[in-house]
Amino acid sequence: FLYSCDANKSESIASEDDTNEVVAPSIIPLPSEVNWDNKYYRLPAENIICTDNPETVSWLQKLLHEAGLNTSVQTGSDCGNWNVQINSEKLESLGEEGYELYITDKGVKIKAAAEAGVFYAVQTLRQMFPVEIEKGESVSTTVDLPQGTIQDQPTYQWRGTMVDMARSFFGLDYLKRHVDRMALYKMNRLHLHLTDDQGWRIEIKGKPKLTEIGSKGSVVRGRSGYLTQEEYLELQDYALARNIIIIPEIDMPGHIYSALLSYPELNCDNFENLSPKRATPPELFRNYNVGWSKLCLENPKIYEFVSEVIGEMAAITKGPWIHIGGDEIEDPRYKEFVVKADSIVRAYDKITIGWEEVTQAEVSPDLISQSWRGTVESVVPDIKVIHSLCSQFYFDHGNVPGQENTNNWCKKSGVSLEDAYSFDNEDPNIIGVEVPVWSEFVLTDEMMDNRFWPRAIAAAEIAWTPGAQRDYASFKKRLGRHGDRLRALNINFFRTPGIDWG
Ligand code: TNX
Repeated sequence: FLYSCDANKSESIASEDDTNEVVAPSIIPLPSEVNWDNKYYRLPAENIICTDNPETVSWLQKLLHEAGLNTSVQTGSDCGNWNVQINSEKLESLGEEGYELYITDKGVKIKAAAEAGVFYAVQTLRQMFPVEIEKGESVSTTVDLPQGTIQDQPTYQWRGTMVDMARSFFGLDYLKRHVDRMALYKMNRLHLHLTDDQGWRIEIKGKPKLTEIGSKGSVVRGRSGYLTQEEYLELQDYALARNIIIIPEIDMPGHIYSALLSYPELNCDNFENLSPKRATPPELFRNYNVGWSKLCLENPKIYEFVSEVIGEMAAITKGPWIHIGGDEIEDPRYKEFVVKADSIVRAYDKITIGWEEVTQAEVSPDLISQSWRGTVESVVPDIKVIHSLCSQFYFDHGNVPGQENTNNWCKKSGVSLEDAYSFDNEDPNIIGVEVPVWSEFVLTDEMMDNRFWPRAIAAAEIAWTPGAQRDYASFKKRLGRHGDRLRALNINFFRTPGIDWG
């Protein structure tokens, strides 16, 4: 019989006298359409992957290898127990990231319009494989895949997270692990908040003091440091192989003290009028205040700096976007700055993203606004919006009321798992969601894990699964069944009360 996957209704799809009970897998994000049959397909020790696009099956090979299974790849269609078919014309309706998955007693078939779709089919399969494969080395396992069919594609193109690396630094190794975790939940955009008052975290070869001086700071007890351009490139390649595009943010014209300190000429008055007043000679800023520093907007020289920095960032950034920040600053020349910075980004053939404040200015119509308070009405009609509303998606806020080292300015009780899951909208200008973790109080890898996980998994489902299929009770149940996998992956996730983590 056919079982329609509706995890709120039932966990088991077997009749009572069935000894080998088939359990509906807990896929997150829930696929847009899924039907399970009441049987398993057991993977053989020797697997043949049959495809006309052998360059797209390395992730599948890796998965099978991790489960201790042998694979060989053959060119053709229907010549093995695995068939991977890419057809950009016939399967166009699946979009770049969609896929179809058929599991029968003959084997597994994956269909997609593009390589990203195959990648996501493999992520879905991964969640059906035993958790032992997450330990990192090849283990010998028995893999029983539930038979059935899945048709799946994302609701939103933008399924992102943001790591604040400026208040406390997070290095290449952590970011790679973070990318792996995002990919497992089909997230595809990683925004790096690379600069702020406390630290400058990316090498700019034409402005070496940014890292010689500006990278040395952090909040009290935070970590300093920066990514070299080589590391930044390595991270992008690593992410791109997992269908994740990196978005660099150079926050301007405010949140810029680490640059002012490195190049004092960017500051209007040699630090005299800064509030809170800095020491003279100026020191690193290790505190938490926001909205007090800015580039000297009346000095045209700052645009040489802006252009040099954006130019270098554009040259080393593989994705189409550069984020210019633009938050939390008041200045009569603010709008003029935004328009100029936007046009500099465009001159380097990139698309500008800015925090919602930038839409007070006459920006280019393809600029993307990142909404965090949801209070700014854009002066340019139909600007595209990424949703990062603080009351639902600011994961530096507590998982529960009273959690230590959280900054609950937007919502006193913190941002619960259910808050993160409650997003819904019908605004056609919204292209997706992104969940930021600001690092004023998030100083270590363990703390960063605790803030992202599991709430980022809720955001991943929000961004992928159609609204009509989403259900918090179903989500909680499926999430609990991911406890083993999250533990095997060594993620220091917050054990949300009310979830049965196994
Ligand atoms: C607001 S959100 C900020 C950040 C802080 C954050 C703390 C935004 C665009 N600016 O500078 O780190 O609140 O939650």
